[in-house]
This record gives sequence, structure tokens and C-alpha cells, in this order.
Amino acid sequence: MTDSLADRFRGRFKAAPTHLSRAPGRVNLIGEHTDYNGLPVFPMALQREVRIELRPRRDGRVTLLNQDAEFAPVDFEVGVAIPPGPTGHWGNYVKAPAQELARRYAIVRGFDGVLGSDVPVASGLSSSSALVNAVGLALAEINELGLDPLELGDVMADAERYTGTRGGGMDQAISMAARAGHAARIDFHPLRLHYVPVPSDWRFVVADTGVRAEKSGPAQAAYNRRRSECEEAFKLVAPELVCAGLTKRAPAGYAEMLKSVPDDEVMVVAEKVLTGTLFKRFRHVVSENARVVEAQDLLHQADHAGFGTLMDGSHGSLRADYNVSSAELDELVAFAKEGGASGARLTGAGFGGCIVALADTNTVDDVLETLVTGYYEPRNLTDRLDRRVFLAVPSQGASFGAL
Ligand code: NG1
Repeated sequence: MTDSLADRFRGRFKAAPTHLSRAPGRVNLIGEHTDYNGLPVFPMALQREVRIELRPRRDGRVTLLNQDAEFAPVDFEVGVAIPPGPTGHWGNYVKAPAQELARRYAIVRGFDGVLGSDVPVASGLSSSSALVNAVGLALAEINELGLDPLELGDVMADAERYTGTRGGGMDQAISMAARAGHAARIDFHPLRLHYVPVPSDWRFVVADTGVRAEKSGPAQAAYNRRRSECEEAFKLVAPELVCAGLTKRAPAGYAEMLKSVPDDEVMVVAEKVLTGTLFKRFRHVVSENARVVEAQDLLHQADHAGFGTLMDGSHGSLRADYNVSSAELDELVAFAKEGGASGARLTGAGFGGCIVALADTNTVDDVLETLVTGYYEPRNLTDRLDRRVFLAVPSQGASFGAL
């Protein structure tokens, strides 16, 4: 991949690239649709990544070619109000970090570059944030901003909202600051990571439904709607906690609420003031938060069965209460379990994309086999199977350096 990026660069820019900026995708192990509610998540970075070979420029121009011919070159001037392309255009994920860094730090230098990626697109594995991070890191380094990975991850979370998704900060944070061999519990406001080693005999299998969960289309609206529903539900519950004598003043957010009032008491109040969809969304957020907290302990203790049970619980809640699963995701989860996985769940925003299943050195072959014969073969999805089903290797976060 690296050589052909350099060749492409030379062909277009008549010089050799001088630097490499890379940022990985991620798989979220547990803690789904909690980050934008200020609650923890528990992802790890993948071995799949976005790589940009580049040459810094003295002026503020950014010219970026994509090795994938499906994506036309992007060319723009760094500035505080960069006109976006059409919704969903990949160039918006390049402009997003440039505009945010220009607004915050008045950056003035751009780059010429060629990009390659092996993170599956629109699959819940954060190909978008890997792209935002790889560009953002390159610009931060070229302009000598001196930001550490967490600071930059925080800035990139704001940056990506340029694309229209009201996301949380999970993807940018883990892609920027992950540690090889580890998953990380991420907490927000302020952003912090707690690294937990992944036991050497655990195997996380990622399997793609083949149904793209495009964030530029209906999935974006559905995602943003979930976020609004959570805000609405919280606004109804928070003052009632005071009336019920559980807090002195209304908590500022989900994190403060769940820190000061036990979950079951919160749910008693929620049952009184919420109905239908809002109640279900709220119940998912509260129960998923509890699963993340427990998951951290279980990973520490290398409790494989316990961790798997939490993943199953997460999927059930995402399906029934959060309504972000699909027939294909449910089917993949069922096949993973049938093959002997300790747990399986959709990963990322849902509406399509991937599942993650927990196996170990003894069960992983059966899990893979059952997924292939149960899901992929009957659908004739056996081409490029290694892109559809693979083992996630907990990998290092983004880096920038001279070639
Ligand atoms: P994916 O699945 O990568 O689109 C999205 C959000 C996350 C998080 C998850 C759901 C972005 C960039 N990513 O991830 O912040 O909310 O959904 O847990 O918006």
C-alpha cells in the first residue's frame, strides 16, 4: 500500500512525499449510543487504518488524492469558513479538521497528499473519524500546534460535526490515543482514557452485514433523532429527581445523574414521567452505562463468559429499546452465538454495518466457519471475504512522522 501511494504521489506532484500521517478505525466493544450523552464507551483501535503520504506546503492549499478511484480528488484552501461539498462527500471529512483547526489555531499551511484506506466504509468501524484524524493530525503537525493526542481527539470530535452528524467523541478519541494490545474505557467532559489490556487468548471477530450504514443518508437523520430523544427524555426526568427527593438540584447531564442516584431509583422516576419511545431510549442509555462500568472490571479479570453476557445484553437493548439493529445484524449475531461466541452485538451506530463477537483461541475457528456458511455463502458474499470478516487486533492510535 505504501509504495503505490508514493508512486501515485510522484505521478501527480512530481516530487516524493516526505511524511506519513496514519489513523486507525475502531471497533466498539460495548457502550453504544452513550458517548453523546456524556457517558463512557469501551472501544479499541483496529489494525485497519487511513494512511496519507504527503508533502507540507508553505501556503494554505490542501490537495488530497484518494487511491480509491471512486473518490475524486479534493482541493481547497484552509480557512475559517470552508464551503462544504454535497452531504456525504468524502471531501467534507477532509475539510472538517481544516476548518476547525483554522478557527481555533489560525493554521495557515496545507499539504499535498495521497490517501489510502483499508477501513471498510459506512460499516460502523469509524472510517470517517480515521480520515478526519489522519488529516487533522497532519495539519496539526505541519502547523506545529504541539497538541497531545487527547487534546487533538477532542478537537476532532468537534471538527467532524461539520459533516452534519451530531456525534459523540468516542471515535476520534480512540483513533487518536489508542494503545496497542489494549481496549480503553473512555470518559467525557473532560475526555480521559483508561487502558485495559486485552487477554492474549481473547479473539474479537468483526463481521460485516454488507449493508452500508451511510451517515450521509437516512442513517444520519435516524442517528441525530436518537440524540434529540435522549436529550428530551433527560429534560423530563431531571427535575422529577428533585421532586422525588433524590437530588437537591436537577443534575446537569446523564453522567451527573447516574453518579448521584442509583440506577433503579432513576428508573422508578423515569417510569412515571416517560412513555413509549422516550422511555425505551432512556432505559437503553441507563442500562448500557451500567454494562460499560461492569465490562471494564470483567476485562480486568479476564472474565470471558461475563464479558460475553454483557455484549449480548447490549445487543438486546440496542435492538428492542434503541431500535438501531436490523434483520441482517440480528442474523449475524445469532450465527456468531451458534458458532460458540461468548457474546455478540452490533457495533457502531447500527442500521447496518458490522457486529463484533467475542471468541477465544478454542472457539474462533468455529465462529468464523458458522458465519461463513450461515450468512455469507447463502448470500453469495464470498468475494473479498477477508474484508467482510476479520479478527480485530487492538492497535496503536494515530501517528505522524517523516518517511
Ligand atoms: P459510527 O458507527 O462509527 O458511525 C457513531 C458515532 C459515535 C457513537 C456511535 C454509536 C460519529 C463520528 N460516530 O459511530 O460517536 O455515537 O455512532 O455508539 O458520529
